[in-house]
Amino acid sequence: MSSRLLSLSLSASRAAAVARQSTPATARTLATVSSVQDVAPRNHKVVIVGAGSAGLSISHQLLRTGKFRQDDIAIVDPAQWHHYQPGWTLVGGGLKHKDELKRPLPELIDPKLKLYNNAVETFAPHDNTVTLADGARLTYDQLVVVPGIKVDLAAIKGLQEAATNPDSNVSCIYTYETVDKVFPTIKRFKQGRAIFTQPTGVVKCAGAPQKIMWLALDHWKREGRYKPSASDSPITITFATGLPQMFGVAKYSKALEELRKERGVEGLFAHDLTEIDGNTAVFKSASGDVVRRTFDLMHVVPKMGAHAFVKNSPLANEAGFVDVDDHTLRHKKYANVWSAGDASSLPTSKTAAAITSQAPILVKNLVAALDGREPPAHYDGYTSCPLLTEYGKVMLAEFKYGGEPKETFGQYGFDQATPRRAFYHLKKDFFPWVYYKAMVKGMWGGPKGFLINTN
Ligand code: UQ1
Repeated sequence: MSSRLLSLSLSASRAAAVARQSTPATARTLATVSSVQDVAPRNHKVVIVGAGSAGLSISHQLLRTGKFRQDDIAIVDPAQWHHYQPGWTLVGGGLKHKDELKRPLPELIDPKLKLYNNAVETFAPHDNTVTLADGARLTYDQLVVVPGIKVDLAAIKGLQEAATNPDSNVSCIYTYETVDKVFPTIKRFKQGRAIFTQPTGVVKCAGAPQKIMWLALDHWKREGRYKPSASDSPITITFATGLPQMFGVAKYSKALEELRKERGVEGLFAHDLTEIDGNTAVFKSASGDVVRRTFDLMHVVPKMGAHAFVKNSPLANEAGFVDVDDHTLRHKKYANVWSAGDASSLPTSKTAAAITSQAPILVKNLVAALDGREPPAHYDGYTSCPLLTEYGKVMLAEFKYGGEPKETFGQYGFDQATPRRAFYHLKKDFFPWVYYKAMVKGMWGGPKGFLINTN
């Protein structure tokens, strides 16, 4: 019986196993008839949706276990470029150029992995099938869903137009298209009211909205344009955040609140930007009031949320995130589905640092599942936010579930709520280097250092 017929009569995952034994890898992936819908599904042991920090780390860590052959693992992503997004704050501060942080995606993918440079259309987890935008169907034994989240400039009225208009003083570090407008906007600003926003809801790297503010403040201070007392300062600064405090973790929030007061920054807490109307920012307060503030410069952090193809799939929870167990990273309903990173329901801060901890755990648990074993590894929620507080200093916030600090350098007697120059060099020089040198190749475990063997 051919593998094609088998796939009609057996479950897709069993068919996948048979196809691997009976068909050479190259033949499985070279279907070239005109109507892709008619073509038998292409089978892979593992299909990974997303080639961001999580997808690249996980796929290469899996490969490095030595348990997979050519094309056993497929990776699906429509992007032409991969970006080191943690570096975009540095671009906003004039410390790096956005083009030095990107690489052509196909160059980052080991030739032993099969890359589908295409978008996902639908997930059918009951049939172990993923359908791509061109109609191709992929079947899998194990599925890893790590496509990240969408940065939605359109969700705040007027933001798209303002952030892309070179004459406007509204800018945004969160997209490749807008990030290089941020520093010139800060540099040419000589006086007036500056507002830095952070929305309610989920954002990537919850510290970034204030990192860019602290760098701008420092720049203006060095230019003699900013003084902590508003009465004689040409520039005034407001931090308008949807949160009720400076940061989600009490220890670092306290330290940042002290900095805010010491530096004369106004805190507009529990205020969510809903609209930019010319030079007026419109906020909705937690109590439901509409608050209007005029501004002369504004840095806006957009709303973010799940991609539609995840949100509208059987894999999503009510909020649209892939519904996985907080500790094993395994889907709550479909035992052969896994998720990590921004797209996942994991209740921790969405950062590349979190991936350094999540990826080895997911890989261990997925490999165990392939062997019919229970997940041996448990994630504690580790994430980190290297918070630039001025040029030359970083507060290295590191924490786990429950907002509990988990500081890598605590063992050497450092209190990481104190901003330090050494942490600044980790953020500016070491992390971008180790990311492309080792992390995307599956060889970096964050606080655990280099990964010699992921088993
Ligand atoms: C990290 O490994 C990493 O990846 C390269 C980051 O960049 C995105 C980080 O911000 C952090 C904090 C880590 C964690 C590593 C150490 C050594 C604390």
